[in-house]
Amino acid sequence: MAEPFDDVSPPPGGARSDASGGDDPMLNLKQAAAVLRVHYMTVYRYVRQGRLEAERSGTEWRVSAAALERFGGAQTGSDDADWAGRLERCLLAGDEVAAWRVVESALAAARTPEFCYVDVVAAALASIGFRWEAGSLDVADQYVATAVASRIVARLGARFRRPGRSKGSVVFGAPSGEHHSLPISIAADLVRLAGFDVLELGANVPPAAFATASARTPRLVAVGVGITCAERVPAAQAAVDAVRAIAEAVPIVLGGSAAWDPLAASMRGVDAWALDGREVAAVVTTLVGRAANDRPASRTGQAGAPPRIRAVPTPIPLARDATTGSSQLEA
Ligand code: B12
Repeated sequence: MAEPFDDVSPPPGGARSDASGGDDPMLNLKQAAAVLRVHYMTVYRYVRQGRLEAERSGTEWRVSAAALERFGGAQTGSDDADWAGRLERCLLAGDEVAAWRVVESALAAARTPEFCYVDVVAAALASIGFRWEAGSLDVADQYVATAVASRIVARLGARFRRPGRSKGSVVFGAPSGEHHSLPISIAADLVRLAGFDVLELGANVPPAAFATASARTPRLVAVGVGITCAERVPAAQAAVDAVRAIAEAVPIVLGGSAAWDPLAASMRGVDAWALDGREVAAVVTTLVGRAANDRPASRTGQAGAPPRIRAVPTPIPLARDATTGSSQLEA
């Protein structure tokens, strides 16, 4: 499992003098990610793998512009297709056909489905987020891009669905108030690629719905709660508590870009934190394997029978929203 990564807020100074006395601007990981047009977690991984030179300043990693240039040059020979940049333009143009063509070209160029999700789709979305934050895109751009990205993720997911018996079922959702559903869909597909069935609940899921869906899911081996905004930690805690109330032993993983938040790191009832798209499947696989080894052998002598789920004590009441007339599960 990854360690919570370091602060990615802008560096206080921004520039330093290099050994030759010239200015060598220093960038934080967010800024480096924007330059490389990848997700900042991808840059963090490059740093931790030693592929990109960086230095630590307090709790933060900083990369010099020169190191970034060297890294960019080294990457050019291996992958100069700028898949994420190309996809980003198609997402913003609302052009699904062209967007799918970019993904198909990446696949045809022997990029893995995981690469397409993390280094192409998620990286394009991250860049759109930075540009929105910087004021060069507006919220309408985000909605247009989301609509196309959702269709691309659905097409990618359908293409890589694996037939046959799965390693068990996982329930994934984002808690009440968290409206970022795309990260859930992408994380769910990455876990499907690893051989699990995933029941996706989407975003804004009340705690009771997490519990009911978990209780109903045959061969449940793990539950994943995803948060993109740190303000949703209390809602995530409520979801975890609701699942724990019906399934004491089921492994619960917290994921999403707000999972690194210190508040999220101290949540009770969570067994693992998935901080990077690339490690989502590995975290779930390890967690499920560990839980299976910890469980006593079943009567047939097989270790690791799925965890026992208690029945949900009372039927979940349906509340009708007086203003919209729609019904939804009560939180
Ligand atoms: C698309 C988008 C939206 C769409 C969401 C549509 C949808 N249906 O999902 C809309 C327009 C609705 C939206 C709304 C808002 N958004 Co928004 N949004 C984004 C954007 C551009 C992309 C999000 C995304 O899909 N990323 C791709 C995913 C795949 O990457 P990821 O989150 O890192 O997920 C990976 C891992 O973390 C992991 N993972 C993710 N989830 C899970 C779950 C589990 C269980 C596991 C195991 C793993 C896991 O696997 C993934 C695979 O790579 C981001 C920018 C960004 N940097 O991501 C901003 C961003 C997330 N949004 C932001 C903000 C501020 C908002 C709004 C408050 C304001 C606004 N922009 O309108 C509202 C909040 C709504 C709410 N209450 O939740 C900020 C969040 C800042 C913060 N940390 O709090 C961001 C970072 C933009 C920014 N740079 O400021 N947003």
